[in-house]
Amino acid sequence: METKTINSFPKNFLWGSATAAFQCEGAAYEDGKGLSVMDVREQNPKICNYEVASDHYHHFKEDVALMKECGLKAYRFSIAWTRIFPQGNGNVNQLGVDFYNRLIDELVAANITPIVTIYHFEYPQGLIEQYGGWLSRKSIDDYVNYASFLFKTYGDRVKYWITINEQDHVVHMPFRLGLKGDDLYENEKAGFLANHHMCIAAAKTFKACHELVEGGKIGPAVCFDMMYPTSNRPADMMAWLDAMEIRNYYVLDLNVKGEYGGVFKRYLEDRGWMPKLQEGDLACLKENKPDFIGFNYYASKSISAYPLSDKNKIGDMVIKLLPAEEAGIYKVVKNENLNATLWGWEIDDIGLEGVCRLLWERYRLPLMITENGFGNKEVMPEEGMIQDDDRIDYLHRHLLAVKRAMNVGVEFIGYCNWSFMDIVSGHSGFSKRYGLVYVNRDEFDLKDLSRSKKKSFYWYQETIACNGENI
Ligand code: BGP
Repeated sequence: METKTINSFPKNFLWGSATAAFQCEGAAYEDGKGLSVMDVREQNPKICNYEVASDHYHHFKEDVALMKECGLKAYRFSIAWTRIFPQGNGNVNQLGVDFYNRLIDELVAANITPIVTIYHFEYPQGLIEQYGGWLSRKSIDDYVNYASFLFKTYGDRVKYWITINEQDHVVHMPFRLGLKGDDLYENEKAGFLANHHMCIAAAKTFKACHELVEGGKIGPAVCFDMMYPTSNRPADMMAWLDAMEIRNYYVLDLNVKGEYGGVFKRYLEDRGWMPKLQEGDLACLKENKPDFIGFNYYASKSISAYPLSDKNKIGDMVIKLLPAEEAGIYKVVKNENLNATLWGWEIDDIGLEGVCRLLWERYRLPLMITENGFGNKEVMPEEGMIQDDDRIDYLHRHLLAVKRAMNVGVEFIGYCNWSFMDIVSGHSGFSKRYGLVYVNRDEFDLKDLSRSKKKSFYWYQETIACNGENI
């Protein structure tokens, strides 16, 4: 809807930026840190020197000084579970605890609100070896104990917490669950069992946060791509509805409403993937709610019907980053109306506006955009700065979409661009950069790891300074 007036961003809007530990810290084997599934995966195949990443572990003071200069109101980062508990449970590693104390103190001194992700892909390898990780119910207590330790240790200064980053991705990425086999069907089954355990763990952690952190607020950070039916064919419309339920809403339905939605449940049951619930599971989910919905938004997808035929049967699927098609349900097809990044992620700010409205209407909880950004190949010029006008345009458009959603009543806590500085990309090493700050290194040549502000740094600085009046 086009409207006559556009509201301003609220005065307390958290203008933020985000990273994750394994992607920026480096020091992968330093100061007693244990091995995580990401350490194991980054080695095989090794596409860049990830052990050093952006070396934030040793540059954090300089990085926080840059955040302060940019004017950030909030910084979302994750704690590496295995820096705190090298085996995932058991002995605490004091050196790891100290590092995050120093980082948090530095942020607080710079007037930057810390937003802490408890678990961002880095599941402890120790727990995989002890009992199979998220596939065992034992994982629930270990996660809650770890989170409770963080609440007690940092909760005096950290009031915003994120339980699990992109649980909906972890479910479909066997290596993140420590699975080795390549039987798609079995992996998906294991993924949805892990999903159930993660939801119970999250519910118990919402409760622990409310008990242990005075004024603490906690929520998940799911990945939520906008989806559209490709055409007005009714079959495409139904495929879109199904895809929204089984790919986008299911984690939030469990986190917020405490229920397996009808379509999702039938989908799991038909495939023999419905986890066995224990008595009290649904009550636990229903009783414990998050305070906000965090979500990562990068792109949208177009959905087409994909009928069963002689050639394909239920259970046939193609998985890229997420299941891209599944026989009898849907297919993702190219959207000819949108431009895409070099990696084919379709750029769609209107899609973000749509997601905000859908989430607000369904759950009525304030939103926090925990990630949103533009990945690109960038080379530092001999002189001057990186002129990342494409990134500025991307961020500008997406913030305008937030403003439009606000205008029709959606409530927001804040917005974090991804990422503050260049960091190791989830799948593309250092050749895909998202930062407002350039980090001088290549895949394997670590150069001097110096930091240089890009044009987008100055643009974000100006945007924050005028509380988004330039949007
Ligand atoms: C999200 C993850 C981040 C980050 C981002 C960009 O899914 O939460 O950790 O990696 O995507 O992804 P990529 O680096 O693959 O472009």
